[in-house]
Amino acid sequence: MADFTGKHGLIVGVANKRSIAWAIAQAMACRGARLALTYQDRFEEHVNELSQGLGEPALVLPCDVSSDTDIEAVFARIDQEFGGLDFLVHGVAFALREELSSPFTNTTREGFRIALDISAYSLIALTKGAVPLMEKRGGGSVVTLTYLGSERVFPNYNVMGVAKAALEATVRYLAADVGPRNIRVNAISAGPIKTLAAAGISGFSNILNVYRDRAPLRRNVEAGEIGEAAAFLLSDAGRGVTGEVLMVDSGFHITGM
Ligand code: NAD
Ligand code: IMJ
Repeated sequence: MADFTGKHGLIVGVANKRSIAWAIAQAMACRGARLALTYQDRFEEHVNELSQGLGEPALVLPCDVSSDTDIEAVFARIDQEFGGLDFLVHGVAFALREELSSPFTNTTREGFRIALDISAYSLIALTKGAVPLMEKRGGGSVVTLTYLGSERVFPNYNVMGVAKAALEATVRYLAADVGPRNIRVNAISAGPIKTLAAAGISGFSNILNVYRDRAPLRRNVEAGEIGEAAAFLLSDAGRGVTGEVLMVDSGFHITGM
């Protein structure tokens, strides 16, 4: 197991105990990392509670990723408290609910803007904030979360598929930009997991069943498996990997029929 003792990380995207970002936070904390967690306003209590359950409570800070001032304040606090940063986890996605149920042709200009701002641009803004702090440590590693809906059409994924395609391209352009500073940027493409972002999506149970029946491993993935894959990419074991999308989906994506 990789040792992150003395390492500091920022994890963005914890809402509750089911969040994939929380599984990553647990994987990193149990390997010895000291964490900062950010929350979107409505999840303040939940995230504070979860933080108390970590070996060493995290630095818990508010951050709406659509706000440049919020993002600036987060990195200022991290600089004060940690004096640098070794890794960043981005586990944020959002589209207006109606965009995930209407025909794709009805995607609105505002719905498109919001989905791409929150789900893709935010990785650029956060990475920009992290870079100077990672340079102080001689390098760093960034991981974001994506979904196969970026390349294949899934019912109702709609503008989120477009946002994930933008996110994956963003991973490659960021990796090329910050690679010379020994900072790596990768994505994990997770299979479907019942989280808040999946709650109320009509037909989600059916999607879980289709994956379970067709994936080579004949089962769905668990958040803990995403946590461990992230720990690999964030660790020294992943030092040769950047600009990559690592599929952690029981092999579903290789199937033809
Ligand atoms: P989740 O609902 O627990 O996490 C989504 C997070 O995004 C929440 O913490 C929410 O607070 C945050 N968020 C949304 N808008 C924000 C804003 N304006 N500012 C700050 N934070 C904001 O669900 P999850 O499934 O853990 O999602 C995490 C990531 O994993 C997302 O990028 C999602 O697309 C991706 N993913 C999920 C699945 C799945 O099936 N659950 C599969 C593949 C990829
Ligand atoms: C979401 C919608 C439709 C199909 C879907 C999903 N499939 C999967 C998801 C097949 C796996 C979950 N996912 C990968 C996401 O990225 C979800 C993002 C999301 C979810 C919501 C629900 C609540 C809301 N806005 C959202 N924005 C983004 O109001």
